[in-house]
Amino acid sequence: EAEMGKKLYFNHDAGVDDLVSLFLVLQMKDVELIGVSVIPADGYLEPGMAASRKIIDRFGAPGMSDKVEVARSNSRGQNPFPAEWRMHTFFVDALPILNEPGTIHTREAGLPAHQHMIQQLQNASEPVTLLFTGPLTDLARALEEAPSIEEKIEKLVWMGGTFNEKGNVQEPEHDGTAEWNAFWDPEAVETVWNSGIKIELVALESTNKVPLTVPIRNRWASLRRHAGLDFVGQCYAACPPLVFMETNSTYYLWDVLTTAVVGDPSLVQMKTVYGTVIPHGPSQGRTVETDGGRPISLVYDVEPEKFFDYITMLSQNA
Ligand code: AGV
Ligand code: CA
Repeated sequence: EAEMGKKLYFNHDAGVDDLVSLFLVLQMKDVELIGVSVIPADGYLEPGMAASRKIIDRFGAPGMSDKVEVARSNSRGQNPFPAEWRMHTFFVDALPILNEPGTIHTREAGLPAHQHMIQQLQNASEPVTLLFTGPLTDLARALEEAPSIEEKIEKLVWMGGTFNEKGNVQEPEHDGTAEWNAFWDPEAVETVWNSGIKIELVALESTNKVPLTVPIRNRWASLRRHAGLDFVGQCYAACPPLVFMETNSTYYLWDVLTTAVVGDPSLVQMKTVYGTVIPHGPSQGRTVETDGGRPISLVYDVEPEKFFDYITMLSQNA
């Protein structure tokens, strides 16, 4: 068998940037995708499953849709995402570029997400990188059911949390210090952070530096003759850009930056911090730096230009 590069399992929550991330992972030459799963947090499950399978069909390398399965999560969180954001999944799933064939080839897994991930890890011949761009619920459940999978995990690359004062949750009964993926299931963060897994964290420190802007959109528009960039541009057409000031709806390239870190870690700066999570109460989901915390490789900085060039290059080659 040919050299396939590093093995990757991807669990996402069906937001616009989650689905764009799946598209990008499929373009990475040195990454071998061994499984995908969808958790209905910042998106809906049915269109999230369908869109994921169609993206693999349309943008995966030849043979990919025979190999990789998409698993359905049966996990539920503590704090639901706004339905308005979750509706984006239906928009992506309905894009004509994904619906041209009228049929779906990529298979759905028989097992629920967390068990599918356990199976894929146990069957892997070498340690696997986990990419999570939504809440950590499926990983927490997998670790509870099969603690020995820890040995098969190279590292977890997670979009979630922040050590800044300000998070991105604006909800009644919360103080605004948490990031959404941590807030959806704070106890899952606690379980995963209590494990020995190596964690690379793409938190708001870096994602705040890559907002969706009108110039970025225009760059994608100018390159829409490439199917991949047309797809990315169409996806982000659903999302409000940053123009004058941030609002609760402003979009950043949260998950896409996280995915880019898997493909090219040289795009970002990392440092070790020691962190813990607040599981309950008005700050639930808040991640804090503390001496007694667990070590985390925190992505604290990114050069936006290099990052946007990288994702444009990947998309152009699709
Ligand atoms: O907190 C960022 C996470 C990412 O995984 N998600 C969106 C990304 O997929 C939640 C989120 C925070 N603010 C949002 C979000 C917004 N304005 N619209 C949609 N989702
Ligand atoms: Ca997400």
